Amino acid sequence: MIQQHPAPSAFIFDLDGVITDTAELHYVAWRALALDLGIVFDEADNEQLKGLSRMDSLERILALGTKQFSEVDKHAMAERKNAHYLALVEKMTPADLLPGALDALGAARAAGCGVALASASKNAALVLERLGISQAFDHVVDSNHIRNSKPHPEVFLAAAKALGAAPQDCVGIEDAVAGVQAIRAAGMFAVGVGDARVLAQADQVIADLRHFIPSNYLRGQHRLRWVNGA
Ligand code: B16
Ligand code: MG
Repeated sequence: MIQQHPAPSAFIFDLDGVITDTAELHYVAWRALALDLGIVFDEADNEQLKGLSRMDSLERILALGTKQFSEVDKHAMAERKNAHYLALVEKMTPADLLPGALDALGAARAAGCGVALASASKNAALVLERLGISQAFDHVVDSNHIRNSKPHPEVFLAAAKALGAAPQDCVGIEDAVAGVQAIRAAGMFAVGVGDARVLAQADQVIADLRHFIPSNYLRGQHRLRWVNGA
């Protein structure tokens, strides 16, 4: 017989790669900048940027080349890339939600749980607006509110705090290795979205949010566990 436990207090979602695929738009904008700088930057390189902050991403791209740049130059480059990225974000619509995202957010709410976003993007609120899902979140925590990027747990801990939930009562949902590490470091149950071989540090891995069923995450012995997969 399955023992009944109360549902977790909160679900904390990453944005890029979980709710929508902004990675593709970041790639277009970074590639244009890299091309201008004479740096070869491909999709595999872009993969390594997932979950990293804008400046950390730029540093990784510049490391693929040989030239050195001043801090002033770097900030100008990051601003240029961001302007290009924002122009692409403007064209986003609710059709850009990833499969299962809308239902997963609705089901988390329906389960009576807090729902927050924990993103490394400074443009998270704008992206949610374009997707038409701003109202689906009780709180949005992004890089404007924190000092330390993933894999530091700060963004997830800040989201839990905003929701008034204890970390051990939260489920974090992430597509990036750095994000999964951040969730684990925060003491939360980590759901990886993507390839199980890549996201081996997650407590559970699903292919996409169509497989995410909030009522499956129950609390037992002070630790969340995935009942159907136990
Ligand atoms: P911005 P997430 C992250 O979003 C992206 O995965 C990462 O590729 C990007 O560099 C970062 O946001 C910063 O984005 O330039 O818009 O501030 O996955 O944490 O939602
Ligand atoms: Mg992500």
